[in-house]
Amino acid sequence: MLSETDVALHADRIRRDGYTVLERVVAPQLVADLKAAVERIEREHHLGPATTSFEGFKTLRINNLLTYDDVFWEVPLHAAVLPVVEAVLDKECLLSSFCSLVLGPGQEAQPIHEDTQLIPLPRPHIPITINAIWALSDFTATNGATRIVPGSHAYDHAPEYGKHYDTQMATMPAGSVMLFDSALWHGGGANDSDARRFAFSCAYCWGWMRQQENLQLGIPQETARRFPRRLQELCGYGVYKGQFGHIDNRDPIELLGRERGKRMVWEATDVKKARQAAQS
Ligand SMILES: O=C(O)CCC(=O)C(=O)O
Repeated sequence: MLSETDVALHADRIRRDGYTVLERVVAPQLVADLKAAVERIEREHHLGPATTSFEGFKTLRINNLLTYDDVFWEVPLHAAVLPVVEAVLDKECLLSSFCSLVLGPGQEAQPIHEDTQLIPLPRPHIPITINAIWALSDFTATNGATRIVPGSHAYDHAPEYGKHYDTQMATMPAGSVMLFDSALWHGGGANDSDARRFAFSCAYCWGWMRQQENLQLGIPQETARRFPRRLQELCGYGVYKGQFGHIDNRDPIELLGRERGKRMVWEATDVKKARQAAQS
């Protein structure tokens, strides 16, 4: 857990520099459990490396992670990470995508990019997605630490795909999390070591945006019903500001068996008016 002052400090760094690093905030036992779960799933589901140059021909990316093992539920909800994300976005933010990033030895550096550059908004703009890169291994200069261009979230253009840029390596010890505004120019490094670099990307977006992964359809309802309420909300079972995401004026969280979801804004306005009239 971070103090309120530290949460505000990290949120300010994201706004100013485009990124911040929360050092060693993940308990070593959780790091070990998460790595073991990734390796087990890879084995049991016979998963292999990605098949596109962007995703990395020597990189294991497991998408839709929440469906594989309950241990992954702890990641989007992590008590040191989520409050910083909520301070930059708001408390009605959503999980946008969550996948493993296991760089195998020999993985080449990923082209520098930004995660929301296909969204047709003039740059620079407010942070719309915050990505959390979880280091489950030490991130070093040789095993593929994420490369970043500090301050680039404020540039008025996106990087040119495939072009060389001078970058800084986000080296950090295992158990650390780098949070960044997804408009920051970045890319995975080259893994020139003989060991795998274990990591997650866990990205959050505003509640008024479309998520990168379709979590309402991708996660079976029986699984989502078992989630803690906050994780259900993060996955899109909610109504942003009581307006966006309703189903026939009902909060979709009721589909998961929760008794009373959020009131729609139009209903809440009348309830407030009636209450004020009763008091006067
Ligand atoms: O692997 C990394 O360090 C970063 C990966 C990344 O930025 C991406 O896949 O969009």
